[in-house]
Amino acid sequence: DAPEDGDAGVLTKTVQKTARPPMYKVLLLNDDYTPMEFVIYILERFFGVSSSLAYEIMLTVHKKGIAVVGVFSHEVAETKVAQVMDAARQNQHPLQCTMEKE
Ligand code: TYC
Repeated sequence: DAPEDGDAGVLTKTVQKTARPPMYKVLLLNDDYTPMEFVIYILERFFGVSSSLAYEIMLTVHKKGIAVVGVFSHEVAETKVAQVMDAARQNQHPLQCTMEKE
């Protein structure tokens, strides 16, 4: 509207923002019983990391109690957690793996 119409002449503009899906951290927890070798195997098998990186992540969890293994979409994170928990149960280890919104 023209200024003499008496309104403030406010303009609004919409800006298209790119929608990004929420991402989820997959966390591995320490315990006193799961063998270090098994944790390394899990990291290599389900997270595709090298044996040296798997060893580093395992040691971080062992020393700090918890570590982020990776960040994934909700569906992929759920699958990773289920794979780890299934393998741990099948091998009767108390290893715990959880996910958390980033
Ligand atoms: N703390 C275990 C041990 O001393 C090793 C371990 C590491 C267990 C990481 C779980 O997520 C884990 N055998």
